[in-house]
Amino acid sequence: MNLQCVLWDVDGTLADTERDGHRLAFNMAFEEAGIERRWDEATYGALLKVTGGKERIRHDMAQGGMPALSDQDIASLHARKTAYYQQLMAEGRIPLRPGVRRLLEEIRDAGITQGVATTTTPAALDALIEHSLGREWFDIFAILAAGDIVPAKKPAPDIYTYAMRELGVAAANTLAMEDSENGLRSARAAGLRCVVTVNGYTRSQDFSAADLVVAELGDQPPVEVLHNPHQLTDLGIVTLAHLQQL
Ligand code: XBP
Ligand code: MG
Repeated sequence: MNLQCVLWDVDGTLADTERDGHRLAFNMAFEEAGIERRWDEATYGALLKVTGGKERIRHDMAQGGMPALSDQDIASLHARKTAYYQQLMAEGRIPLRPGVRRLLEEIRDAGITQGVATTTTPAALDALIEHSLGREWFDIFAILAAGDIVPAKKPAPDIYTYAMRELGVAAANTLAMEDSENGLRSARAAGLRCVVTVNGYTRSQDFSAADLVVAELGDQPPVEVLHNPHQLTDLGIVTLAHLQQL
């Protein structure tokens, strides 16, 4: 492809933020609010099929896990969760995934546009950029598309469509980097090619529509290759040259 733009998902893709970031922050907010419910790892894994923190709380409530809360209660609880998440990020708890910084820098050095398309809130995204990536990336990313900026979250295509429209790039020239089936479905529905790096929560999901599925982008070869429909060769680690062959 004539690669002109790479749009990165955040949670699970740039960093493993879910288990020891978002999940812990939800539980801290629940405890502070006097809510007995705790999301253990398995429960949270199942809840990840619902994207968006407020939507996840509402879903758990409908399933009988959470007590009855008004929309305003949910919004306040989620705001406290975001504050706890920012605190965890500031403590430097969540590093980038292997190969992420290397590939981000390679794409930047090639002069290719990069942006973010995520379901999480701008506040959570900013905390990750500031504490895990580095403040200079606020300027390097051409767009930070996050949270409630579009009405429908992933797997709807809206966040990718919004980012491409703002940047003035075509889907045919844009690649998405994702970690989940919901993210892949969102990218594909927006017409993008998509690379998936799986993690513990997403490994068993359906990624047959992806253009490449690996366990990680990698700093050291070899990376584990799970799905390689374009039959890329020399996949020791995932490089810009590989992305340009998709
Ligand atoms: C992942 C998500 C988010 C986070 C929580 O989004 O589903 O909902 O788990 O985020 P992505 P908030 O992989 O697209 O970044 O609580 O801030 O909504
Ligand atoms: Mg994700």
